[in-house]
Amino acid sequence: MATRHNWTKEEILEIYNKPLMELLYEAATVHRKNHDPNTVQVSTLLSIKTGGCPEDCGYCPQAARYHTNVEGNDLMSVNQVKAQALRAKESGSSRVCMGAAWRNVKDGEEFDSVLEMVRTINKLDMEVCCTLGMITENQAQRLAEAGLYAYNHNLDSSEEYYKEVISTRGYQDRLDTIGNVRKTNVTVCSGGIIGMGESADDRAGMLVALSTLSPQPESVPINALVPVEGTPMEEQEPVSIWEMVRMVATARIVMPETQVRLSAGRTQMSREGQAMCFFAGANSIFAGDKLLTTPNPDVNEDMELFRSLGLNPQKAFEKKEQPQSVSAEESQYQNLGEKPKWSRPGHKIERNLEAQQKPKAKA
Ligand code: SAM
Ligand code: DTB
Ligand code: SF4
Repeated sequence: MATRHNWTKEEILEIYNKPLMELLYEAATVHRKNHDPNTVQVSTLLSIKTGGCPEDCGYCPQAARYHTNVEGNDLMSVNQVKAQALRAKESGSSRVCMGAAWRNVKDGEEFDSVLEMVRTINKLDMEVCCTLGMITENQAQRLAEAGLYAYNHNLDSSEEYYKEVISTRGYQDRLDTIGNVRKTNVTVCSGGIIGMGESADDRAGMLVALSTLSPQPESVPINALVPVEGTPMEEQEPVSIWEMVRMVATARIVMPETQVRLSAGRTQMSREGQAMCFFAGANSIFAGDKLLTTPNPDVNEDMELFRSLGLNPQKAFEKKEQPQSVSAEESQYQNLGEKPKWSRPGHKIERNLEAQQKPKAKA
């Protein structure tokens, strides 16, 4: 069946709420029609600039305004990044995803350095992904020219629930950045988080927003909230594995060609729960003992799980050819020194104030 770009919230909710065995069967059927069910893509996250972020994303331990244990760091050096990428390659990853705790990219030395990191990892014959916040079309072009394979920018939730989670930027800003990436050859990675207190309606709303993009994102990360002490969401109940399986299966059905990534929250899942997510159509994971700032399963445990399930890591550039990388000297794009006006909607958020005001237990 051809990929549809006109899914409605009602249709998606109907899929999400099907009896689980029906849902699993349907999702697994779509999965094997479009992908090798025994291949899973493995990505390693690298936090190249940690903490001190000016945004107020209610889930995020890196927002400067929350009192978490995350220490802010300066941007890593190109050599440090190269060493980490080589380690990731040796441990079986085909992709490195570099994350920066930025609201948006600013033209200048730091961005030039990130472009050099992209060139360096591309030369290691690995897929390079970046998640740096909002970017302009020119910045997306410069990343593409350096050899970027994917850009991650999550919608995180439905447009309605987004206003409960973040007040320092709007949903349209996110869509605009995705649009800027789409004007280049770089693939789009965009997904969201479940377990932030949103309803099934919101989850379906997020899947409508993602699946009606044309083309649909090449990869969609589904994160289970990692509730971090000091954030407004520290007391959220963990999502049940059934909700995770339903979300993965529904994403698989409405975005058949997309790589669905079982992302944050795997430390709370059993091996059997993760296996069910792979059966439901997840075909990508983040590997490495750390996500950006929070723990992730040990690489050896993951490889053991792959062996038990007969899964093979996907090779680099299996889905799309390796992008060419142009050196800084030969670049045809200028540093425009742009100062784009991303919005600051500043809507009022009724957060988990009780949890924030409660005195913290001493460690
Ligand atoms: N600053 C950039 C941005 O917001 O686009 C890039 C980094 S940001 C940490 C990338 C994504 O990580 C967020 O969009 C969110 O989906 C995810 N994330 C952050 N904190 C999380 C948490 N506690 N649990 C699950 N996912 C989280
Ligand atoms: C995504 O969707 N999940 C990753 C990646 N894209 C950048 C980040 C998860 C972060 C979890 C919280 C942390 O470790 O700080
Ligand atoms: Fe900053 Fe990104 Fe965290 Fe939001 S999710 S606070 S933008 S690092």
